[in-house]
Amino acid sequence: MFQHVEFYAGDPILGLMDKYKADERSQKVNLGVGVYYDEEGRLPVLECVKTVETQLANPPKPRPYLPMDGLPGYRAACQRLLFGSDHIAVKEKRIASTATLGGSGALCVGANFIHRWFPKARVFVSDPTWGNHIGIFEGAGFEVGKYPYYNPAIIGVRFDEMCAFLQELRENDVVLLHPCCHNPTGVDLSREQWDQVLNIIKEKKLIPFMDIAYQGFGDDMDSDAYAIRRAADLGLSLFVSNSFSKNLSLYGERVGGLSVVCPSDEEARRVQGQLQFTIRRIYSSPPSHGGYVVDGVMNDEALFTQWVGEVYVMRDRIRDMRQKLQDALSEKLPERDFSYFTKQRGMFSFTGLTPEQAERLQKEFAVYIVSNGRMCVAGLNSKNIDYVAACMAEVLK
Ligand code: KET
Repeated sequence: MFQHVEFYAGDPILGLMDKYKADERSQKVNLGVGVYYDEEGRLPVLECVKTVETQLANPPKPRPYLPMDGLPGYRAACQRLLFGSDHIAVKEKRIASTATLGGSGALCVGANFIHRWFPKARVFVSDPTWGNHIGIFEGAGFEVGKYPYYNPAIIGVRFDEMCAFLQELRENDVVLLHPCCHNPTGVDLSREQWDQVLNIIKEKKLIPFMDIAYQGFGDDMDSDAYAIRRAADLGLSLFVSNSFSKNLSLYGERVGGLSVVCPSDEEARRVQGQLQFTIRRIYSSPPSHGGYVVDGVMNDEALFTQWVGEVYVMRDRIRDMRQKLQDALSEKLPERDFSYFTKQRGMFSFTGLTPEQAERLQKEFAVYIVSNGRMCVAGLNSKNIDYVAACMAEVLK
């Protein structure tokens, strides 16, 4: 009966995680999946999260169905975080927001919504991008193309080519953008470049879809949202998917959000209804535990402040690891330039290692990075960094 079902070769990122778990070598290092580990190599439970979870457990909180679009406090928190509490679009109730199953769920709900209401749209993602962007939009029925983005020669963006490409797109084509901490390259647009890109998007009437999964890991909470706020300031209608997986260290709770900025409050209400409808038909409503945790942290001033501080501790430790790896490798291979480690931002470094070199790291040294050369710097710590530097130097020789 299932003879025609094709073999699934596995996911390039999540499959790596399984391989790492099965590896019995004690020196193994996981630098694959975009997950933050602390100095001890542990997945942290943030203090602000512990506080809310303790409250939720004493006495245990009932688990009703949540509304299709999640808790009202959760939705409001997404808007505050992304746009700032004083933003005119928030005040004018022009933003439709829903809780989603992680950032992935937000992309999926957004993609389904756009495919239904803009069936002729095409979708364009950066070259390269997070692989699942392509998967999710193709899964929703779109044709997905790529716009020029990364230029390894300058550890920067092919900016002129990117702009020229966007200029040629059709009205209502969707442009998927990373507001900060670009995955996989760690290379972001400058504010001036964002302004130019957003002007083209406005002029050409394209649909911007901003996917922010690492807010707080780049510069700070507000600066990382620059592109989102600027787009809203320009009066653009836009989609924003956000993830709390990384910045609340709540990966398995599947907490994220989708926000759609609309021209009017009346349109925002229609969109809100259609987002609910989309969700109802896929999974009905979001899980409650993660929803209560996010709601609890974000809507208590003291816990919110504590949370932001905890995100910055993670951010700073990653920066420190970038510097240390750069120093260690520069010492071992002085003829090579490793300054990319400290130029790139966020969790990832795009190392330029070939798939063959990545495979050697894995097979010979039990060091796991994604085959496209992406390394999750947040998996480094003072105990494994010398080993990783030595192994990298060996495969780069
Ligand atoms: N967007 C981006 C840019 C992203 O890197 C991830 C996850 C997501 C969305 C999904 O977030 P979530 O809330 O987990 O649904 N990226 C890491 C994990 C993965 O591949 O699923 C990664 O790139 O390693």
